Amino acid sequence: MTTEGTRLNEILYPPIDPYAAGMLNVGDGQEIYWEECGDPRGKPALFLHGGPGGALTADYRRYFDPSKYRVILFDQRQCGRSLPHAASPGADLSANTTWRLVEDIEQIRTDRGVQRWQVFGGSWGSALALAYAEAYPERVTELVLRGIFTLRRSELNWYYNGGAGNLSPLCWESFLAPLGPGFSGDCISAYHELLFNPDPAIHLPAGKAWTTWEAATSQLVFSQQHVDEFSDPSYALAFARIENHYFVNGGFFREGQLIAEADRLRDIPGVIVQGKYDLCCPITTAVALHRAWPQADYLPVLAGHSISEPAIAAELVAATDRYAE
Ligand code: STX
Repeated sequence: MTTEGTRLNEILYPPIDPYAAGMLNVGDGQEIYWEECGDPRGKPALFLHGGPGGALTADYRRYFDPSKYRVILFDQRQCGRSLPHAASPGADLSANTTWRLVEDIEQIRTDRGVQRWQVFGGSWGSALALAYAEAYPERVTELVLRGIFTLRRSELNWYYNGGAGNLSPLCWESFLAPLGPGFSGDCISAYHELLFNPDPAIHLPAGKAWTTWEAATSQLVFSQQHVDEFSDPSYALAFARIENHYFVNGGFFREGQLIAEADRLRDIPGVIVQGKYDLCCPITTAVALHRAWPQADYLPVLAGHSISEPAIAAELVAATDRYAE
């Protein structure tokens, strides 16, 4: 194991298996994979993964004390074990929107018999957590957020149209490669054509290049192992297609919506854990969110973007431990 991996292992709770799991039919022909772990009589918490399209990993269960929490995790529409999968031939993403995910969360909550829960999410998971909490503030006991992402045009342009490329020029060249030599224009819409092209010789390399850009730039210290973890062609294609679909649609938000409506969070305690050198979701968004939601604790740390960076993981676990009491 790498040094970082050893440190992470010491910060997180031990690996556990779910005590219950299943598929929930949420309508629109969508089946959502969910799982529960920890103590079935513990404090309810909902884990929201990133992307959108990022799917669950087993380590996501380890950010909560399993003797105190009842943790519910799910694969969002069309990724991970949820069906139909976005990498399948002829995939149709038209029923995949932020507001349908918010309603999926409500369906999972009622199906599992939960009244109120802690909502935990980073990156896209922070955007979805904010969208959910602003829609259903009375359902949320606390928000534990990291690497704040609100899908404003400035954030998308920074990461997918060249800003961040200045800080990681070789990775950026690899991201641009599928667009052809001398490309200039909007990378998000150009990638849309490639990712949804029916020819696997076009959509597979595009999916891999898109997803590699994210995995390669999400940690302060580049890690080939981290890149390899996200390189499965079907995973990478689903991740890229779902993200791209959300980004061409502005996240299904009015521009600036999540921060503009943050006054709805005024009665919800929470933390904003933010890597100071987050390339993917620059700290300026976390600062803007904190101004709009001053009740939260703002916790900048020496790290990049990833949930698995030790400085970030340590603050997240400290927060869930604090809220467990
Ligand atoms: N996407 C940010 C996000 O949620 C803009 C994310 N970035 N990388 C990931 O998720 C993986 C770790 C799942 C690759």
